[in-house]
Amino acid sequence: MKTRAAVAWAANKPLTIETIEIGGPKAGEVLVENMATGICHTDAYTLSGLDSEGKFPAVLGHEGAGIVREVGAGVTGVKVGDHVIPLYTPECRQCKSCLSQRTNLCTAIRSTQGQGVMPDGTSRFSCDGGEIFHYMGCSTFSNFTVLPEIALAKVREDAPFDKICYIGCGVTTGIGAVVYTGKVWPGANVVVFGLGGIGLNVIQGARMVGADKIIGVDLNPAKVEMAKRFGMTHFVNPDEVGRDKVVQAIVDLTGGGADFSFECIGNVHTMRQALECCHRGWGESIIIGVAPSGTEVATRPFQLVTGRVWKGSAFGGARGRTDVPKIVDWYMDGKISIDPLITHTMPLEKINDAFDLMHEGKSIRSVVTF
Ligand code: NAD
Ligand code: AHE
Ligand code: ZN
Repeated sequence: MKTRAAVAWAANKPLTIETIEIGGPKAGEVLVENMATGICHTDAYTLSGLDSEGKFPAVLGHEGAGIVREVGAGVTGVKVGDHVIPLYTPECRQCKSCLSQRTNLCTAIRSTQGQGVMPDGTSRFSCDGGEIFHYMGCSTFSNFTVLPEIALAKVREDAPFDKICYIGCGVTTGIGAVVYTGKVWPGANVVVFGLGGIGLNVIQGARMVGADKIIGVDLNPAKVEMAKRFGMTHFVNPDEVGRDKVVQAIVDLTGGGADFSFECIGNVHTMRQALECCHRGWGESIIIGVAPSGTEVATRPFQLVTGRVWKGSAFGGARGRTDVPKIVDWYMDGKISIDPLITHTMPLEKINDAFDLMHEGKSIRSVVTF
């Protein structure tokens, strides 16, 4: 069949809207009609050419929500008509990682996912006979997409697609990093570097678990208002305090250092600051931002010897099929807020505007509806 999709033909080129071919679901796979997709900074990162796994031409996008339209042989986890959120971090419940219960990083299909193909090594997308790659196993910048059933979270049917698509990455990544990765405790002092689509969800996660001070760090003062609305208690602008004085400013504000910091930018210099602003003896810094491949983080080992902890978090440490339906419930029950963070909604034809708004610092999340 055919589907409308935004295709990334090459790095750093605008996406173009095409009608492309999509093959039906093979065994263990599911055809999903995607109803909405968010645009995450990681899509922009891959489009920039700095992602070592970035392949072109590809259908990018990994923050979707839609409806199951067809299932392949042997699929038992979902049925036609189910509402689903695609998972770039699947949950097979059978691999060593899933069975360990120590990580959400399911390994069942990770290698083919990184190669832009389905688990059988082929792509379902093509255009004029030429292969088009999948992206992060999701390719949500297409009206129809195919995913393995282990990469779909079944969610309740009364939840609006144009909001819950954001749970497919940003909301879960931010809130999950607080709840699942950090296990932040009530009364903790928390610092959030980067007040974008991820950082603001870290902020609301920190507020949800009862953090005391929630300090935001960003170069863009336009982010302050929304951050305060979501729970930020203090703001540090590196251009105001001096970029080399950010750590000291946070140590002063927290009376010795943060209990937890979260890097939500993807910059190795702010990753170092995020570690070094943590409290001696126990402060924990969690890297969420994706830094360009080839870059490296640095700190004096003494920072670790004296008890600071450096961690990372992918998809907020959430186990997709188990935790994503719960997070949709949190949204529907009013425990978390999503709507104000979706600052722009547009049709697929305008998807390049979403990238421009992100780069100009004018949006938090843009959502494309199909
Ligand atoms: P975004 O563009 O919405 O937000 C980034 C924010 O960082 C902006 O507010 C910007 O003003 C600020 N910023 C940029 N440089 C800064 C600096 N030097 N100092 C202070 N602030 C600075 O991006 P996003 O969608 O929130 O994504 C943030 C990062 O998280 C990206 O690297 C993205 O790839 C990554 N990410 C990781 C995961 C994961 O699972 N680990 C999931 C989603 C996104
Ligand atoms: N291909 C990238 C990896 C980027 C990366 O770290 N991705 C995150 C999710 S970002 C979502 O917006 C992730 O889940 N990482 C774990 C994994 O298995 O990829 C690169 O830089 O090479
Ligand atoms: Zn993302």
